[in-house]
Amino acid sequence: MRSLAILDSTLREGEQFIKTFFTLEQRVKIARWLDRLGVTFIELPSPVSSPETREAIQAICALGLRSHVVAHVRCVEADVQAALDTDVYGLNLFFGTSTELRSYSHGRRIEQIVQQSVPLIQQVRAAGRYVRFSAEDAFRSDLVDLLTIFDAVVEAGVQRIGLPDTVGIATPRQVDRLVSLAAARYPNVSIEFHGHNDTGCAIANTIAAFEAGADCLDVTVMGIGERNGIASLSGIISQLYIHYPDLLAHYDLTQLMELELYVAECLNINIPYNMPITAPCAFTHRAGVHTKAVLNNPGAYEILNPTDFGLVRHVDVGSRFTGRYAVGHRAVTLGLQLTSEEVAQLTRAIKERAEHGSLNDEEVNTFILAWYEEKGSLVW
Ligand code: HCA
Ligand code: CU
Repeated sequence: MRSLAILDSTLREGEQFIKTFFTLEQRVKIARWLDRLGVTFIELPSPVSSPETREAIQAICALGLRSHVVAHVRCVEADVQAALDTDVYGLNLFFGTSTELRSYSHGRRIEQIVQQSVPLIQQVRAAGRYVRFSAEDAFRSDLVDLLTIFDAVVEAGVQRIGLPDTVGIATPRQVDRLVSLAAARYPNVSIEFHGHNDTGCAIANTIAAFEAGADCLDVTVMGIGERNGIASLSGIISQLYIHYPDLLAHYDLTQLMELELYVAECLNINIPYNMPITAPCAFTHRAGVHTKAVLNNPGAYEILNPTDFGLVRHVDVGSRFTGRYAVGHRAVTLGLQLTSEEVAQLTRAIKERAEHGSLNDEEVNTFILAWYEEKGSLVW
């Protein structure tokens, strides 16, 4: 079986999201939660970012988590030394390699990037720590430049190379090609992918990277990160759950919902309506055709079993698209015994009422009970 590491970067990339500010206590709590869920790596910012960040790194390292704690560090000697002075398991080094970043960000030529990175990689290895080198903006970088750099850093001893789609420009096909090429050329190092969501392809690209040979996938809770973020933890988990369930065998998936609720609370936002698994409506069914099939067999329209995530499904009855089957089912749960003709009448009545706006569960129940009472008094 292939191995796969999920690297959660909620505490690093996620803090680059405009709405995020985690207190020390929140950082520690989130790290514990990620560990309980079962992610392999927890990425933290560089200790040089701020004194409290350094404190948080040490506090999280001191928890003795099963997840490996790594710091995201520039290829700058002082930054590397500061990270080595903490107890992190490893260093995630990075350097911008595209013309855009070389021109407008750090101004280094390819040879300079190599000259600067190689001794630092050797230093981290000599210190007995895990080291990864990532070519920032890999998907806008010249292929020859990329391979020149990767050849050098692999030779210098990196254990993993990173191919981030920093600006979210790649298509799944491009990801497939570049990751396949890297996997074939560097069979002895791990390959990490980090996909931004500027064009909405982050989850698709991350899964494409996995299928092309990447064995470390970057995610954040709810996909938070710079601009509109990266692949979401729940999106990647949902794909793996369906297509590669063995890779999630050691995960406690029931932690996901509570973790997301907690991070959403820290950010003072709601979990987005379209988030896989954790969206409030992720297991809600509405249209009559769907609800009938789902009530017969949830697998008809559900590829994820909500109970595996500690969640429950919901069958909506209060819309103009509702169907008899779901209405009859709801009547039974309310303790009413209706004939099929009565169910048909009630369905018509709900649909008519819902033309003026959908009803929530409570309103539906009240409506059904009132309808039943009125019908009873008419018959009486
Ligand atoms: C950043 C950029 C980064 C780095 C990813 C990596 C990106 O915020 O520094 O180190 O692999 O998207 O390229 O997040
Ligand atoms: Cu990023």
